Amino acid sequence: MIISNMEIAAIFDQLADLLEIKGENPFKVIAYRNAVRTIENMGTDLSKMIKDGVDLPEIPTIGESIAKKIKEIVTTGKLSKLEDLKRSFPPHLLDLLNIKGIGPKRTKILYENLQINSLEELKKAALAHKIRDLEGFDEKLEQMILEGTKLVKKEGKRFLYSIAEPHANDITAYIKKSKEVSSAIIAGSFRRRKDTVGDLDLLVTSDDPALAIDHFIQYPDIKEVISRGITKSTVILNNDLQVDLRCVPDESYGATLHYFTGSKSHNVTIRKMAIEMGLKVNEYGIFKGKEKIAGVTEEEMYKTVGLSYIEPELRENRGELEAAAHRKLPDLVNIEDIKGDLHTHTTYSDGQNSIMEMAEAAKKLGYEYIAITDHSKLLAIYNGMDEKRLRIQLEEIDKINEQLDGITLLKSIEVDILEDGSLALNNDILKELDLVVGGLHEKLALSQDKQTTRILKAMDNPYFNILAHPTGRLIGERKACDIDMELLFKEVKARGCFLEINAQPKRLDLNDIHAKYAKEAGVKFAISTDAHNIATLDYMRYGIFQARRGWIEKKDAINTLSLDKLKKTLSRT
Ligand code: DGT
Ligand code: CA
Ligand code: CA
Repeated sequence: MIISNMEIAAIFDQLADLLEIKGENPFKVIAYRNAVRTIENMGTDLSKMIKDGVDLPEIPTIGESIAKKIKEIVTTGKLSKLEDLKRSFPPHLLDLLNIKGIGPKRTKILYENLQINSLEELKKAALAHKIRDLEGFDEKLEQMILEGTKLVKKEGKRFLYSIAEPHANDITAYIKKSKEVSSAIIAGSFRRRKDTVGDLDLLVTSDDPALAIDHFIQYPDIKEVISRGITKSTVILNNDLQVDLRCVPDESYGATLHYFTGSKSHNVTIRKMAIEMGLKVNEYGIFKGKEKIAGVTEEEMYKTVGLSYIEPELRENRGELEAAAHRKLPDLVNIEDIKGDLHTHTTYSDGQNSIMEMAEAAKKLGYEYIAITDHSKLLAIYNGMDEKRLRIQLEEIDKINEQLDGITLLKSIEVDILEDGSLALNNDILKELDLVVGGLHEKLALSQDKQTTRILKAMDNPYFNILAHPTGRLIGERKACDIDMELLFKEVKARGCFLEINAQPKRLDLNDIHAKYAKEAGVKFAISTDAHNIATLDYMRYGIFQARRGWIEKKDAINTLSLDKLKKTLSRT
């Protein structure tokens, strides 16, 4: 089970919230809250500590009972106490905590007196003026709560990075057209290239914030202006994406950019480091007493607290601060490092372009090679190929390769891994290929044991090279398959196979956290687009973003190798 400190902390945070709503002993609640803070700010990975057998109760604020719960979370991914507690409350009650002015105590009052158990009901009660008379509430607070229900991000809805991206680019270009604006950039999770974003945080430098905001709220794609302050404004676009604008003067640009790029946990940890050095960090700069000693650029911010510059993709408090202090940051892979795509489809299966068209498009991207990996026969709906059709395709690839100049087509297949771990095509044809990409396309809900055994058996086939979209997750639609990831990483490495980082915006699978763990286990990766037409060969950048978030370097990705070296790397014998 791989679970980050942030996820563990979030579980205890929820537990504390629910216990408080329930009216549990306050000291117990405080103990959980303290543990949350400790866990969030720990440099070392709790999952790892437990695996290494380090004694958890020695950590301050983490007593024996909490240590036991951490072990449960790390081994099962859940905390049974929290699950039980959740079942005793309405499912959306905790959403109330997202509203400014409402904490667990007020949630308890709202729930017990007015039976309010969702944001919808909260809004209704506020509109009907039922809240102002409750103990501890008044008219002003009721108004604030009503505002809050309008402000809150839609039901925790997150947007795929790829969906937010064109809006981010467009609104940045738009705001830059204003004469009053000297620079504009989207910070937040978008700048960290997270696979989904909650909202866009637009940071603008200007000497005249009022005029800049006037211009901002006239952006044509706005559905609703939520707030309009002197230096801040929040709007909702027609697709429900929220955009927060903040205006700052040039002299604190670096500090504000750093602050609003986040992540919050990264910021909190830097702030603590600075305090130990006798410095104060905030969104305006770094201060020594009253004197401002940094703030114009991010580089300067990091340097002042003794760190090398940390790329936004790494700012998740997953060890990057420690690495920066010891000058051990990874040299992250760049799109320019990519020499070819190892997962693409053509009209032979469910793609929309011919082999020749895909080859020419790949050449335009400057690639040295492209693997043609159409589906195998299990997938009738995808027009999957049997041995006979694959043979015809291979002959065509040979012919086209003779005509092509400056790019090489690699013979391949995206072969189905059957339920028993065998592959959908026989070895007589697989051995003729330059590489074999294998993937799960059905029976995704097997038990962890069966699913893991199935994949390991598939990789026992000596022609198997790359496991495509390893967990099968589709963001917002389908959960990841239940696989023992640690065992998988170990066995992939032992067999000389590779894991794919699939660049499809809904897959981005392996995800960032898994990629980092896999890399630590010595695994190497193929960053591939799974393109079904020439346009989506361009998805490579999303794969690169996810890889960078997973600390992947050029040397970790096999499709940064020249064709010669790639071929040697793919040979398992
Ligand atoms: P998102 O929008 O949910 O995908 O994630 P972010 O990271 O973009 O979060 P957002 O939009 O709530 O806030 C943007 C950044 O502002 C965040 O990454 C860090 C910073 N920030 C927000 N709230 C706090 C806070 O309470 N403390 C600190 N230190 N930083 C904060
Ligand atoms: Ca954001
Ligand atoms: Ca925001």
